[in-house]
Amino acid sequence: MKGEVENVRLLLIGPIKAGKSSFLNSAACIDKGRIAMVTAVGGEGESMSKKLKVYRPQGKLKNFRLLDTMGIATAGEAGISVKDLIYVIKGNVHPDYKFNPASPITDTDKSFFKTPSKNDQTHCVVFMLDARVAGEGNISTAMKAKVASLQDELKAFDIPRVVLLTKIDVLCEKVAADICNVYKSAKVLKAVTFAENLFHVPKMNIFPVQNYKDEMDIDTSKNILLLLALRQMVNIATEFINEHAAGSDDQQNELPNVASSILPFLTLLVCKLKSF
Ligand SMILES: Nc1nc2c(ncn2[C@@H]2O[C@H](COP(=O)(O)OP(=O)(O)O)[C@@H](O)[C@H]2O)c(=O)[nH]1
Ligand SMILES: [Mg+2]
Repeated sequence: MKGEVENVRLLLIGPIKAGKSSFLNSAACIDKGRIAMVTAVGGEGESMSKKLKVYRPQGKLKNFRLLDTMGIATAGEAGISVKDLIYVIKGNVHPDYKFNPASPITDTDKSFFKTPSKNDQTHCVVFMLDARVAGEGNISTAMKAKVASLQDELKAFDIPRVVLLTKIDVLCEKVAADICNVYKSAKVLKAVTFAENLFHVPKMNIFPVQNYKDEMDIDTSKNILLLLALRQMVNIATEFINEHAAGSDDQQNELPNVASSILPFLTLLVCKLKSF
């Protein structure tokens, strides 16, 4: 089919150590049904992930791609620039390209696609933030300015946006004791409200999650929160693709039932969810 998009592409953006790489690994844990690591996490100081990492789930989850970028940082040299992020969103950047915050990619670089296909473009931008950082006085003016400048650019593309608040286990002791307390936690609610104001994203698109870190086995309750976030990202990205296809001469995209690749999981887990 002309103009068909094969996979939904979800781009993870956020400060260094927000948990972007851990989220990729968490999706891999769900996909494989066991503890898995597809990208390196942690690292001191500078962002570990200088290249664009594209994760392609092959197991229980399918038909979407997660893109892990270098972290945004306001300390000049250390983070990816807004300019680079926009090129990534438009699909201009080859996955092997190594970001250099001191000088953004240009159209003369050999890793620059001048005419990206619809399959190279981003369909949903996922802002990731450590839930402990989501509070008054914790975000520098420079970081706020960077987020605002990125938001302005994103509005021009009309791309759907989602916020993930990570490390809710470290934020709240009640959640650490039992993740099922997530929706009873005043600290989590406060972080969600803060994120709503910072990113101008409605609450229904803000998801508190706990990533896999050093667990020995997969955990159904953890998976529920991660899957709720993934489901919404995939749904709104699919809507975005279809709206854009509808606006052009192309036929409406018949995505390979992306959302339904996640839905059976949620249905299976619904009993657990009811105990929240
Ligand atoms: N306790 C806890 N630690 C997390 C969570 N997500 C990430 N981390 C830890 O935070 C650190 C930075 O995570 P990483 O995924 O490398 O962040 P990135 O720089 O955004 O890719 C690592 O030590 C992770 O193990 C979470 O939900 N809970
Ligand atoms: Mg990383």
